[in-house]
Amino acid sequence: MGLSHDQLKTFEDKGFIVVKGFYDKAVMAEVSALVDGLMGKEPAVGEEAKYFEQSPLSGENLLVRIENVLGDHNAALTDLLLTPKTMACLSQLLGEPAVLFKDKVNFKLPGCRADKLHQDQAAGWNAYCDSFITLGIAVDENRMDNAALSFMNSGNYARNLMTEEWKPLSEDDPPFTPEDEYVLIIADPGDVIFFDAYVPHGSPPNTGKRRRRNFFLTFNKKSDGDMKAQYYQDKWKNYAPNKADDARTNDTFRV
Ligand SMILES: O=C(O)CCC(=O)C(=O)O
Repeated sequence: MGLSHDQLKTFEDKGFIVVKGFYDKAVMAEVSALVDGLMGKEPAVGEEAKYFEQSPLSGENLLVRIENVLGDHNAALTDLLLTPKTMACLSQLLGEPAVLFKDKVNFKLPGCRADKLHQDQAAGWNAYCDSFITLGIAVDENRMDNAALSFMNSGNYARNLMTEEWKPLSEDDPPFTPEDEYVLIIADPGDVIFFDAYVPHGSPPNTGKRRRRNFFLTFNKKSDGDMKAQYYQDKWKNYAPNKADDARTNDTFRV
């Protein structure tokens, strides 16, 4: 049920691996319906955190992501995603048991802005520790027309911060350059990508007609502690969730 020797080696060399069909289709149908349910839910304090932004393409106020979805407040979704298989693979990659650090669903609705080429660690994570692994889970098909992600595929990046915190590595949309160092990740529901916090990746604006929902679950080593409550306490103080009427604009959003 775990990852093979070859998969572990690829992760070490490139900083990520894609595993097709990691979650089965029936599970993903349930996940998709539960995520749809969250869109209309008014979150209780301390539970889901919704972020709305004004689309740079259409000017519409769009739901961009919901954070802090997993936990007792969404037990069914949590059980579907944090399975023994998931946790075993993460332990293999981290070399010890994994603890959830943060989680989110990115909605990437038609009109959503780009996610510029970046390293995740640049989003203020150094304050917590220097080693994280994120599990990206495709809820919808990820294709070129609905802003599929591109990842550096050459392993040619530093395993530390390559920019100042909060700064992207490039202002360009994909194809990132040099082009032969990046790969477009075409994914179907249930396909996953395990990636470290330093591998450069990003996605273009969604100029298509289809939404592209992906989960991003980030884990740290158990020996670094359980930091999720502190992370969200800090984050919401500096960057509070908002409402559609109060959508952030291009100048004021952060990941
Ligand atoms: O959803 C995307 O396309 C970008 C995800 C990502 O890289 C992030 O949120 O840090």
